[in-house]
Amino acid sequence: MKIIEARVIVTSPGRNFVTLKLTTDEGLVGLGDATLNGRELAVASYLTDHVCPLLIGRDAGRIEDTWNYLYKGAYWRRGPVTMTSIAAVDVALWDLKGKAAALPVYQLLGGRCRDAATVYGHANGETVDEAVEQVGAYLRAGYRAVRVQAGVPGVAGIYGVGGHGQPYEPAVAGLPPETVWDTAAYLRHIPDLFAAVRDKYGFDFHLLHDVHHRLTPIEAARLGRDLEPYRLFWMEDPVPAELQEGFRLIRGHTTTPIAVGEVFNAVWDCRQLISEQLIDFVRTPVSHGGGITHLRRILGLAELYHVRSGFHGATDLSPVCLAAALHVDVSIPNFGLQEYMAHSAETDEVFPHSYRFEDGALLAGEEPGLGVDIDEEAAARYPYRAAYLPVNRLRDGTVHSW
Ligand code: CS2
Ligand code: MG
Repeated sequence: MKIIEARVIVTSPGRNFVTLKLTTDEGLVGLGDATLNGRELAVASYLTDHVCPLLIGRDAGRIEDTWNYLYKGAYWRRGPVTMTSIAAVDVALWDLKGKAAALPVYQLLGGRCRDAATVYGHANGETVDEAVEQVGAYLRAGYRAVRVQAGVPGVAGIYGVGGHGQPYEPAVAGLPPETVWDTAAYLRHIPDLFAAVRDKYGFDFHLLHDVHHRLTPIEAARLGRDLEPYRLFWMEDPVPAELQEGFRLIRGHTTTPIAVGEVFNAVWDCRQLISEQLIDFVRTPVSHGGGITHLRRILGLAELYHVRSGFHGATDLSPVCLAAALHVDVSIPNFGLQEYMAHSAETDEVFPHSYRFEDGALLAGEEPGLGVDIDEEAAARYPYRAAYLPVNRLRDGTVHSW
């Protein structure tokens, strides 16, 4: 099964997506998500100019060999652009292998450990009341896990709040918007948010919160301790994670579980976090973590240390990534939870797929491969437009993690 065509498709149905499409001499098509929010064209060029020419004529069945060919053969290793590019190739090859074997990819990964992947939705609101209302809407829709983000009085444009319950899409057309951050105001306000949610709905469902890298370890320790009465399923990205040993300080102060890793792209980014049990869930998505091949290595290491999966699943990861994630979700023993932000109708039009939401979970498709396609005519109707993630600053103007 030889690769005869390798093309990159950039489309923007409401937000930018980059997709790698491989075609074999037997007419099979494999897809990989190559979207890196705010840096899309860097990956499109890495693939188009440096990877696709190398794939033509290669045996599509040699997934592990191709992974190492692209990882070690580049000499310059790791990083989000390289690993997103390798991930796109890897996922497309797994898609092809499933189609060639007439099996859904999860069957190639060892079969099911569970029928479906429990998901969490995103409740948000400018105010606590608005956010609490949104949580109720997700519970009524059948979700058993809900992430909650809310505005903080005096802090405009905070991460994760879409404005009056709208889904939150962080990438903005044009130059990066700038937002202001106030750690003290945030730390004062967030425990009240979760007290209000638990007061209204009780404890019979999972609650999550995304700190989004914005605290120091001792501030994260304080927040984790303040949230303990509300029994969070996880506190996400409490601090920037370059300093992996920095999590020892958080771990020493609080039992609130920690989820990290959506900005990681290789096992080396989390090896210490996992082997020292400094985290409870690893979030690295299929599309940024080197694909299915590398992600299974990360989850295999994680299993040894009681760490479970909690894959990133925001709307800037395309349905191709979500479809691939679900095949991994249902086939690993240490599954934790899958993030699920439903894509827009335009996005679903460009990427028809068979996964579906049912009773608080997503079910992967049963057809051969990943169960997702790209409608290139529809994709052509949505041209690329430059968009950036916000830049965050403290009140004194210091650039801060967003
Ligand atoms: C967030 C993301 O979903 C999450 O947990 O951290 O919304 C993140 O901000 C975006 O994916 C960035 O592109
Ligand atoms: Mg996050």
